[in-house]
Amino acid sequence: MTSNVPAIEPDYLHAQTNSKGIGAWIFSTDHKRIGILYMVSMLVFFLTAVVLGVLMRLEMLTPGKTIMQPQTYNTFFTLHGIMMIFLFIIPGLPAVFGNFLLPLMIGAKDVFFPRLNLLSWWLFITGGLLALVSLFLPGGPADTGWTFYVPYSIRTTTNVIPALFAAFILGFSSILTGLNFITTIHRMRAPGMTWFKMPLFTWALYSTAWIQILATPVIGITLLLVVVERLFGVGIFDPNLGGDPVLYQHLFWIYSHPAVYIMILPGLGVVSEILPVFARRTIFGYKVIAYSSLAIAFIGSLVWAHHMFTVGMSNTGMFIFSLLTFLVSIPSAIKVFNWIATLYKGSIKIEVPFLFVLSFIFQFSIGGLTGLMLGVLAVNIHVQDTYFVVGHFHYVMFGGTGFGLMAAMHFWFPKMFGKMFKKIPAIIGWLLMTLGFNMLYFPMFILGYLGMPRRYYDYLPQYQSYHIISTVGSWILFIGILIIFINLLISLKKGKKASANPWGGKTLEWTVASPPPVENFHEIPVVEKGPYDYSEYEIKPESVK
Ligand code: HEM
Ligand SMILES: [Cu+2]
Repeated sequence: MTSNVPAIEPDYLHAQTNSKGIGAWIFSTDHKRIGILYMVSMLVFFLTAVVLGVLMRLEMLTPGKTIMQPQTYNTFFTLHGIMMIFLFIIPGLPAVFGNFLLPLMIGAKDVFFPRLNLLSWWLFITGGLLALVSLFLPGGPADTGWTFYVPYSIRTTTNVIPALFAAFILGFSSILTGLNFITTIHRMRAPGMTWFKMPLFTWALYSTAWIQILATPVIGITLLLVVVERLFGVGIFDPNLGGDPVLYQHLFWIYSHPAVYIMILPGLGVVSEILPVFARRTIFGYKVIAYSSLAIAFIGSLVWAHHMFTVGMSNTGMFIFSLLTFLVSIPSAIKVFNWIATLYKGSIKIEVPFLFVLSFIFQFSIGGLTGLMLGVLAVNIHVQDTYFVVGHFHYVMFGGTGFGLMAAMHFWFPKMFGKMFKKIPAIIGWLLMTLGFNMLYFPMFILGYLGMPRRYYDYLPQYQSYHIISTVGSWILFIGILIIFINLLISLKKGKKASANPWGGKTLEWTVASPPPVENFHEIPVVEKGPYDYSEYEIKPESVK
């Protein structure tokens, strides 16, 4: 046939494959299907961990026993932490949206190593399942907290070893994803897409990927050493055998602080992607935002010991780690300034992704500022291991990345599934989530300041009023989350058909059909302009009289 019109290609959701049914998904090497696989599995883990969180909050409604035994509470916060960190927030944005979008955004047909990509998902699922299996083995679920601090993690009789192995496997999955993304970005950008014509989300993925491959091996080895210590008692960490528990903390945080940036950088990238679209303005300070991602990744790798100010460190050590902690706030603050500058004089369109981005900026700012407070040595000594810290990290991780994920889900939902979602329920969900979130976590700053320690099952009656506000907040938040998910699920079936570019975005993924065809691009695009060219919306000076 000699027609100029390309035959209608099947989209990736409906494509014919060798395997049938679920096999067509779990053996697929299409980066889009793998992204969706991650999305489904990650959301299951997320919802499970949310339920654990809500149950913990219910327990904290009254002093003493409310609904569960102390040992149950210990296993709940351990599980909640492990699932939220290793199964939700670390893989969340890069593995789901990075996989789905990276090739589309840089004009490529897939990632550089499609089969390795599938292997990453398999490792992710294996790690996740192992963590679940460990709950039911004799010995009972681990109760060490997600940090596996020694010497307790060496002494406790619960199933620490399977949990450690699970985290180890998940680490491998994360390393492979990072490796794949770096190679893809270096080798597969469309003609004309120079580094500074790349969308900012891909810049964020790039910086994140470097942390993934450089920092994750450290945690892998460290966790294996704990296993070795438990099995053979060689005396690396165990003080009884001449080992050093503080060494464990150093090794743990050398990974886990940078991991915080694995969690937040892609979220910052999502905000930089969504803001210009709804403000109809070129993002302010594109290059500075791109460089600040790299700067955060770099300086962020040097601040780990700010988690250890109370273990007994030299004054010089404390001073240096405090100073570096302040330094890392500079590139983060630069991003926030640039976002605000982008909003200024923009022609703003209020849509659901934009609302989530506003909550993100507000909550992330509170998380960042309380992080600075924690970097102040004197303040840190007062609030270390109190609810203040719990408030701080939930504001960053959930208030930032979690809300960024919600923004991303709504922003790219039409692209991923070819359907629009209903706006009113989504706005109600957003409102409840934002209200509930702040009601749940803000009182924790006060509680911590007043001296309420974290990871405690019981507390003095004078703390109760704050706990009540916080627990009621968790119910409002929970209802908000349910409304959001139910709305999206219903929209999968009943939503109106989405056009290729419902929001008016300028990046390449909006140039292909929704949902995208299997091969992404019929012809590899040639890139001439930067990704956020909204000049047609800007008021030209001569037209202003
Ligand atoms: C409805 C949502 C959530 C609720 C109700 C909730 C509640 C809680 C509670 C009550 C604790 C125990 C605090 C303590 O005793 O020290 C906790 C700890 C924790 N949460 Fe959440 N949380 C939620 C969402 C999240 C999210 C989205 C993340 C990560 C992205 C997260 C990460 C953590 C971590 C890492 C811990 C520390 C666990 C530990 O101390 O070992 N949480 N959360
Ligand atoms: Cu840190």
